[in-house]
Amino acid sequence: MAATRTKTAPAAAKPAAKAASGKAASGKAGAAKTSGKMSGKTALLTRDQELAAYREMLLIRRFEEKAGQMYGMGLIGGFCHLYIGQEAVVVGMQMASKQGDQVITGYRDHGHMLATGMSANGVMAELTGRRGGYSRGKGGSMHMFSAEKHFYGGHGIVGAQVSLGTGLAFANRYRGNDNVSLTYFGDGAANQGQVYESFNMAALWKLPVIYIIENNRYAMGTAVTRASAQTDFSKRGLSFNIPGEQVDGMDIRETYAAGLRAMEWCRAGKGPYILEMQTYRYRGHSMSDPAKYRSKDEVQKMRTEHDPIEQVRERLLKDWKVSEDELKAIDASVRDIVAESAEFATNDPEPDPSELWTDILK
Ligand SMILES: Cc1ncc(C[n+]2csc(CCOP(=O)(O)OP(=O)(O)O)c2C)c(N)n1
Ligand SMILES: [Mg+2]
Repeated sequence: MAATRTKTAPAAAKPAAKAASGKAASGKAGAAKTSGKMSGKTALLTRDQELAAYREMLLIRRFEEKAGQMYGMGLIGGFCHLYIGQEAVVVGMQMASKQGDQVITGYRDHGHMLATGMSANGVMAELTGRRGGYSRGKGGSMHMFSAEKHFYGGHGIVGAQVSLGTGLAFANRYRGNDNVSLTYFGDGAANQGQVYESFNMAALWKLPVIYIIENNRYAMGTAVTRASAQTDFSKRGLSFNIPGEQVDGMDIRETYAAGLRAMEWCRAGKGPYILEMQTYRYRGHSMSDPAKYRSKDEVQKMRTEHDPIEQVRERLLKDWKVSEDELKAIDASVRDIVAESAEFATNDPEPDPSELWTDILK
């Protein structure tokens, strides 16, 4: 039997607690990485870690709200898939990662970019198709990269990033470094054939890759129960002996703790690991989706009872006695970053027409 773990299985607290100490941060979210303690499977975050997680998730939330507004105003064209509601997944994973670990994902990617430390100005300017954007205004929402921040896209073909992410892990193994490839994909993408070809190779060659399945319950308008024969995604690696866990993806403590466990496993040379992050997107699939396939009550219930940012906010106020003023100051600094990015993305010039002939295969 493969080492598939579920929520009720015994905790791997020890190695994870060990991994919690002394790892350098790769993104801004990891900036307050101090020694997190483990309680069962959940990480007890320090005050600084909670504050950093709050700030980072809020930055993603406010950035995306602004992007949504700018889309509505016609300033952003093409596709735009918002990540609102899912922030705890990528922020927790970044907190658990170290400098050099790679991140690759699909088209719902703005949060991943910000969490790896890419600049809000560069991401927003790419959304508006301006020169200062990460792909010089030629890629848009789904096609941004930063070798400096180890972010490998931004991919519009569902599931394509899974084989590419496995390739990143192969490169790590080949080079003998201790980096881990954090490969994100959705519940819908998890039914793609190339995912299982990748699982096979990753398990066979013991590649350091964490497959992070962001199960937000829908693939476009199709509920997971209508599309998937096996809805426990942590079990999807069973026949390859890839261990997997189901994680509360709305709780930063859970995503961080699971990230530590998975990274410990990969860095020990044991091969791939699967994390099914159970999460929820508040907005439609993309900006053009009125989301008629689910009830308003369903969305409202998630927002009021499970919001990842509100959970941290409450703990900061009640458990850590952080003042309302301190939180307001964080909110204000986040708003400033987002306002500046919108300003930049509105005024930066469009690329020169000669750019039509650059960055293409001839
Ligand atoms: C190969 C391929 N098939 C179909 C599509 C159209 N498509 C875009 S997103 C999507 C749903 C994917 O859902 P999921 O993997 O759950 O990710 P989510 O959008 O929920 O983050 C589909 C079918 C595509 N882009 N690529
Ligand atoms: Mg989905």
